[in-house]
Amino acid sequence: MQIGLIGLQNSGKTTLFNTLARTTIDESISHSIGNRTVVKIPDTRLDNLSKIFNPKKQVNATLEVVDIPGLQLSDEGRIKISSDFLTKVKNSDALIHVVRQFENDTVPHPHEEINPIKDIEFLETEFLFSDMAMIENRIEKINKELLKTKNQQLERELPLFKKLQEHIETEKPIRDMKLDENERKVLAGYQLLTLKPLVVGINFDENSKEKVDGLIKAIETRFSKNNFHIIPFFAKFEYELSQLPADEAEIFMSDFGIVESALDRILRIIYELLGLQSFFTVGEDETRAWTIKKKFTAQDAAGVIHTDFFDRFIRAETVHYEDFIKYGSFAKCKEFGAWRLEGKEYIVKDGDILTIRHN
Ligand SMILES: Nc1nc2c(ncn2[C@@H]2O[C@H](COP(=O)(O)OP(=O)(O)OP(=O)(O)O)[C@@H](O)[C@H]2O)c(=O)[nH]1
Ligand SMILES: [Mg+2]
Repeated sequence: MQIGLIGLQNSGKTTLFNTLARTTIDESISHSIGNRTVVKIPDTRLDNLSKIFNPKKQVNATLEVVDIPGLQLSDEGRIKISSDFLTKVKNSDALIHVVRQFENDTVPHPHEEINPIKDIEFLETEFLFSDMAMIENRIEKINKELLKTKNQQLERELPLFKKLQEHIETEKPIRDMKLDENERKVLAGYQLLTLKPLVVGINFDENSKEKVDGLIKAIETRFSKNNFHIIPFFAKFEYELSQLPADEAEIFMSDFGIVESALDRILRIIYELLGLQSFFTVGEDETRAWTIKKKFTAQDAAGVIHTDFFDRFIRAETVHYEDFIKYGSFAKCKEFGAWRLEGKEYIVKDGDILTIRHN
């Protein structure tokens, strides 16, 4: 799963990216290559399991984050959307729009004004225009092709794009639409900017902490129909914290009144937005969190561990994390009926500990 950081120039994307990259992942997995990094999803449940099993290694669930260069303005004050930008967005499963609130006279703002509401609106509108144009082009092209030859695939695509057009002409993003699995598959091939799940991250400076609640409320009211999540954070401050030893950083954080880092909050919300959840595998060698979609069956989950496990699946020994913590061991879980053998149709729950039996 890939998350793209987008926004106007100088909004703090790279600062946020560097903070995320600092808090990465076990060194055995390569990461932070150029503008990409693999970040681990913090999970106290997994930490607790590691305390019990004391494994050689712990492997958290991960997401890949991509820092995308800032959008420049043209002479007419419109956004220049490059094909490189479109490709990066197309490959992202969700977007974080980093919006500047921080004041810093030495860092120019493309609009020469610090105004988060205006910036959000501006980008939303530009993205809507880009999508409208793309959809219109596609419809025109399909119609032209269909005049020349019969093509079943295009005949199926046409009503979908007409549906998108009707929706987007009401100036609402495509991510608002109810689309089925098949339709999403078709659209994955196109560069629709308003299709992606969106988190709007407001980058505050540490001196304007008392403005946070008021501004977030104002944004929520203003954009209540736009269907995105809003998260405040302090990119530079949190970056500086990430340079400190963990215990010192914690003291600064609690003095400042941050209970959870931006990273943790953003990742948790993204995980949720993408309909993701985790199951665990445990043992002396490793404790590990695996990422699955909601509604995945035990057989699907087995396939995430190893493709072979999907075909050779027999049963999944299943204990929920909460039960395991309550009873303390698999033996005790068995004794109290919290240990189950599930078949391939079983819908895995967030926090299940699975041992896959296979042949
Ligand atoms: N004072 C202050 N400066 C910040 C903050 N966040 C970022 N900056 C500074 O603003 C400048 C731009 O930040 P970047 O993180 O590079 O911004 P960006 O969005 O990656 O910029 P582009 O990639 O050019 O679009 C840097 O000099 C940062 O140090 C902040 O919260 N407070
Ligand atoms: Mg940058």
